[in-house]
Amino acid sequence: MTFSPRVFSGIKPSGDLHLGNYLGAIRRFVPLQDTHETIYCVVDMHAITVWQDPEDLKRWTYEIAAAYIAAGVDPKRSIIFNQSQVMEHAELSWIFNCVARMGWMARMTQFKDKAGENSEQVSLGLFAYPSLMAADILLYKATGVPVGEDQKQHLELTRDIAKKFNHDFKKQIKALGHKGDFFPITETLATGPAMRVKSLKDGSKKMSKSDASDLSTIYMMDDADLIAKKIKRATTDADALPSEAAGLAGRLEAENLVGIYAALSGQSVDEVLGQFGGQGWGVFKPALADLAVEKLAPIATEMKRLVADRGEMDKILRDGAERARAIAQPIMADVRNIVGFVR
Ligand code: AQP
Repeated sequence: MTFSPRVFSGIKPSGDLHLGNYLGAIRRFVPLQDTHETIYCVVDMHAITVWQDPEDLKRWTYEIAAAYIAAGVDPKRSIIFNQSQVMEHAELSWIFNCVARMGWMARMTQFKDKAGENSEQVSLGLFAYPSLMAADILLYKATGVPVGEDQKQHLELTRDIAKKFNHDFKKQIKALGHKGDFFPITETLATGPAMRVKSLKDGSKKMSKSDASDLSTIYMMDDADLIAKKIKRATTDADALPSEAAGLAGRLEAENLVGIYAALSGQSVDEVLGQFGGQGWGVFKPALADLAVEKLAPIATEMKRLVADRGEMDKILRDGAERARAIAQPIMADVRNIVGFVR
C-alpha cells in the first residue's frame, strides 16, 4: 500500500517553550506545509505523565498552539489541535500497549533519564509514554515526523509497533481489503544543525523545559536583554573559534553555540566558521545574541498577541480537532475491526 505524505508532530505543554523546541521541531514545521499534509498537535496527554498544575497546563497549551502559528504554521493549511480533544489517541494507545513489549519500553533512555533512581514512584503513564506517541503518529498514518534528535529512539519504537501490528494482524488486514501494510513505517524528518540544542551551562545536557537553572535555557518569551545576558553567561572554553567544523570536536559548548547560530541564520556550521574562525567569544557571543533577538522577538510578540485572544485560539483548536477526527475515525474503525472488537 502507498501512503500519502503526511506529517505529524507534537510538543508537550509541560513548561515554557524554549530555543531547543523551536530549532529541533517548530521551525521545521513550516516548510513541510508545502510538501505534506501537516498535523501539529499540543500533546497535553503526554504532559500529565508528570504532575502539571491544571492552570499551567491550560496556559502552556494555548502558548504552544500560538507558537506554531507565530512561527508560520497556517491553521487553515495545517491541522492544529490539542491531543485530548481527539479521544482516539487514548484508544489506539491502549491497543499499542498490548502490542508493545515491556522490554522495549524498559530500554527507553528518556524514561531512564526522567525516572532516575525513582522508577518505582513515577507514573505508569511515563513508562507507557512511547506507546501513546506511536498512537499519535499512526492514528493518522503519518509517513514523517519532524522531531529533535532526542526523540529518535521513540520513533524507532513507533516503527517497531507498526511492524508488529502489521505482522500480527496480517490476515485480518488482508481480509479488510488492504494490500500490504496497514500502518506505514514512519520516517524521522530531522537534518541540519541544532538537532539537539544543549544547555547553555552544560554542553553534555540537552536544553530542556524542566531544567532547574534558568540561565541554561533560552525561552521563546525571553526579552532581548535576558537573551543577551544568557548568551553572554553561557559556558565556553578559552580557545578561539576554529575555521571549520572538525575543529569543534570535543568542544561541546562551542559546538552548541555555533550550531545555534547556524540554525538561526540558515547557514551550515562551516559557513558560520568561515565567518567567525579565529575570533574569540567576545565577538561571537554578541553576534549570536543579536541574531537570536532578531529571529525570536517577532515570534514572541505574535505569540503574546495570539494567547490574549482565547476565543480565537479555542476556535482554531476546536476546528483542528474536528479535522483531525475526520482523518482518525475511519482509521480507528478499521483498527477495531482488525483487532476483533465487536461494534
Ligand atoms: N534541546 C533540544 N534540542 C532539539 N530539539 C528539542 N526538542 C526538545 N528539546 C530539544 C524537541 O522539541 C519537541 C517537543 O519536545 P517535548 O516538549 O514534547 O518533549 P521534550 O523533548 O522532553 O522537551 P523538554 O523541553 O525536554 O521537556 P521536559 O523538560 O518537560 O521533558 C520534540 O520534537 C523534541 O525533539
